[in-house]
Order: sequence, then structure tokens, then C-alpha cells
Amino acid sequence: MTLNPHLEFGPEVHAALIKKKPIIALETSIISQGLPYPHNHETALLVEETIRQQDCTPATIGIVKGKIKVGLTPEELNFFATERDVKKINNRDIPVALTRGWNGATTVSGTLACAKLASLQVLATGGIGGIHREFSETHDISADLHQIRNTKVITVCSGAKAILDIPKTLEMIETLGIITGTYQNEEFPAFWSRNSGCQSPLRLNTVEEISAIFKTSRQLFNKQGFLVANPIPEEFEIPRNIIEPLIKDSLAKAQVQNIKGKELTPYLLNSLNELSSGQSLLSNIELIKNNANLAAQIAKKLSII
Ligand code: PSU
Ligand code: MN
Repeated sequence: MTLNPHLEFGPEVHAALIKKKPIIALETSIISQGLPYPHNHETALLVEETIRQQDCTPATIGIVKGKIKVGLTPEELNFFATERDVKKINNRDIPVALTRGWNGATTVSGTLACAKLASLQVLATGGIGGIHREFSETHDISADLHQIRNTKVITVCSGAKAILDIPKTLEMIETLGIITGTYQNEEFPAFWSRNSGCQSPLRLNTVEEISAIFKTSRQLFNKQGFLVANPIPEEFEIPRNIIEPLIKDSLAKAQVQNIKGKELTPYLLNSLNELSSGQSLLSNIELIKNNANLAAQIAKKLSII
């Protein structure tokens, strides 16, 4: 199926490639670093099932003993959910992880790089990384943004995580030339909340429109990402005025404890889960499922145009 010696397809993905069934790429960092056990395992299974119900095939991507696995077996998925010290792998880490034979959970940037190798066209996640709020001191910008810019894949997410500086993240997305729009809404979403206070660059009305824009981009450019921001369903959102003070408290705690780099995003997500008594986790799970569902609808459209 593939000439790339570093890629291995799981049986379900292999069969889908032969049948030319639409495939959705999913990341593993959200499982290993983004959500606590057992919710991470349950969510990973639910998201895969959501995609199957749309007659598409899920391809959860991770690095297993130095191979890029596109489509995990139930045992491998369980490994990523239960093993506590799986490394968080972004795009730059992949060659090192493969050469050293590591296991690694891929972030959006790592997963996109792998999805491109496997010729997949759509990825679903919760929220992408972006520019952190303390940017002027730390210069912390997620590798997700540059990889999205470089990869001809549609990334379906609920915006950038609200722990970030959303206005600055939107500026950077524009600078990088990433097509960006909100599905059926005017504002850019803020992960747990439907609104961020920032106007979205574009309102995207239908999956037909999303597929058609992606197709046009592919005909024009070798590299151009497409970010589809899908607001969390209203019944599961946490309004901004409720989540924002908790974000501020979590950021202050992270600063006191000197948490930086790759540890920062998982630390903040975990702290918010505690401070919101599990509410942020419930919302996080619902928005991921919702994104998987939209990603599958887009992938089906893409397969017929
Ligand atoms: N979406 C979630 N939870 C997560 C992530 C996304 O709902 O934990 C992960 C993704 O893997 C994303 C990463 O790429 O967080 C961003 O981390 P950083 O800010 O360190 O680049
Ligand atoms: Mn970072």
C-alpha cells in the first residue's frame, strides 16, 4: 500500500484505502496528554465510533516502537490511554522518535505531518495550539500553526484553546495564509465557549462549500492549510465569563510553578478540569465528538467532488 518504510496502516485503514472510503485522521496527544484516564480511552473509542457511523474510517495516528501507525489496534489505543509517560511528539520530533524506536503521542502538528505522508485529507481534533498569552516573554507559539500552513489537510477544531491569546493567534493564522472560517457562525469560537469576542475571518455555511474551497486551494497551491472552526454545541458550552476566571487562576498557578514548553498545555487543561469540577472535561469531550462528526461529513463530500 505504501512505499514509505516508516508508515504502517492498521487493518481497517488499509481496507478503507483499497475501497477509497473517506478516512479521518485523529491525533494521540489528546489521548495521552490532553484528557485524564479513563475519559481519554472512552472518548477515543467514541470518536472513532462517531466516524464509523458516518460511513467513514477513523485513522488514529501515533508512533509505536519507531513506526508511524495510521490506524491503531484496540490494544495500541489502550496503550496510549493508559501509559503515563508516552512522549508528546510534534512535527520536529518525528525523525528522532522513529530513529530511536520510541513510542509517541502525536500532537496536531505531528499528526498532520503523518496524515500528509499517508495522503489523508481531513483531521479532527479538539482545539489547535496557538500563541500563548505570555507570548511577549516566552515566545511560545504552538508548532500546530506552521504545520497547518504547510499541509494540504482540512483541520476541524473548535478554534484555538481558550487558554491561549485568541486575537494574536488569529493574526498569526492570517500571516501564515491559512484559510480559516467558522462553521455556521460569525465569530471565531473559543473552545469551551461558542464565542471569543473575535470576528471569524469567514463564515462557512455548508460542507459542500468547505469541500469546494479546499478543492480550489489544492488546484492552486502546493501548501495551504484550511482551518474549519466548529463551535461547541450550545447545550455543552461554558460561557466565557465563567471559564475566563478559571483560566486566569490556572495561568497564575502555572507561572508560580514555572511550568513551560510542552508541559504547559496539558497542565492548564488539567487544572481547568479541577477548578470547574469536571465541567471543562465534559465540554471538551462533546466538542471533540462534534468535530469528528463534521470532519466525517466533509470527508464524504470531498470523496465525491
Ligand atoms: N485538543 C484538545 N486537547 C488537547 C490538544 C488538542 O482538545 O490536548 C493537544 C493537541 O495535540 C495540540 C496540542 O496539538 O494540544 C497543542 O500543544 P502545544 O500548545 O504544546 O503545541
Ligand atoms: Mn508551546
